[in-house]
Amino acid sequence: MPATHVDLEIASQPSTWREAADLAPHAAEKLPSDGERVAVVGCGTSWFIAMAYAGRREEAGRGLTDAFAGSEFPLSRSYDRVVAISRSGTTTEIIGLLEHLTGTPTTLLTAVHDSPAEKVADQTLVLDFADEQSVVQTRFATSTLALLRASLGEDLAPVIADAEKALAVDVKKLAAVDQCAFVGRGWTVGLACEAALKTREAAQFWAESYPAMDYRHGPISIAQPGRLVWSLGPEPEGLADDVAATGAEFVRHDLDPQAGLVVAQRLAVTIAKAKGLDPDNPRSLTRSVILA
Ligand code: F1P
Repeated sequence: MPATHVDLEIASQPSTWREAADLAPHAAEKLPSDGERVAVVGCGTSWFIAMAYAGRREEAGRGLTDAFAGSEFPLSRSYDRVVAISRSGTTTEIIGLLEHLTGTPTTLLTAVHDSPAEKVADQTLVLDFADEQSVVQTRFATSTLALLRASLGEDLAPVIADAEKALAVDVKKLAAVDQCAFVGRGWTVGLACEAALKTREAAQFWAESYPAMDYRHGPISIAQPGRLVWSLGPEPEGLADDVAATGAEFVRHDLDPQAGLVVAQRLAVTIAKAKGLDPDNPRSLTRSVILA
């Protein structure tokens, strides 16, 4: 199968992450400042990126940060700022929430100018250079995370170098399995959720995701030969051995976890193509979900 949009979008991530990191100093006023109590919201992929950023910001000691699916924001709580992530800026739950949050400063991170969500957000940051033609999100999501990590003062250069390495990892052998559980800890739980969503969306592949410490509280019963347990980030002590004892393969790449997600994106596309599916256009999915 020739290169699809998502192939090209995955391959462009080192360059869009660089552009996103360069944007950080100019975006500071619109993004959370230290100590602010922040909620980050999104749907689907955008929610999982919200989770990753929330974990990263709290781990960096920059302030309380919660993440919610757009539909599940607890309206009884008060935050100093709400950050909404939506590639399209047309997702129903995000527009509804931004409309509702009149007393709370809101910032929208999006790929598109002049969207309906922008009209109801206080501040907007447009990462138009990372927009995508594939329905399946890859580089918008990861570039948004690159911007947010850079805004926490992180140096993205080693992460970008790891993304280049991730593009060269051989995923053919991994694609021969019939199931995968992605696991992570702290901020990488969101990345594990996103890796699993990617393989489900693009390839109709059976993938699950868990906090790595929770994997042995039940999900391990699924592990057997021909299946993977894939850790985004360092795994808890003993997990690799416990997985090996089931006959499943334990996988971890020696990369920044955000670059590890790039390997999972490539796995999703590889499995989709092997099944004769179009990874740009998953069944039952559209670029954004607009509900009646
Ligand atoms: C959110 C989303 C994506 C999903 C698909 C449909 O869109 O649910 O996560 O992969 O593209 O839309 P958005 O709010 O980020 O535009």
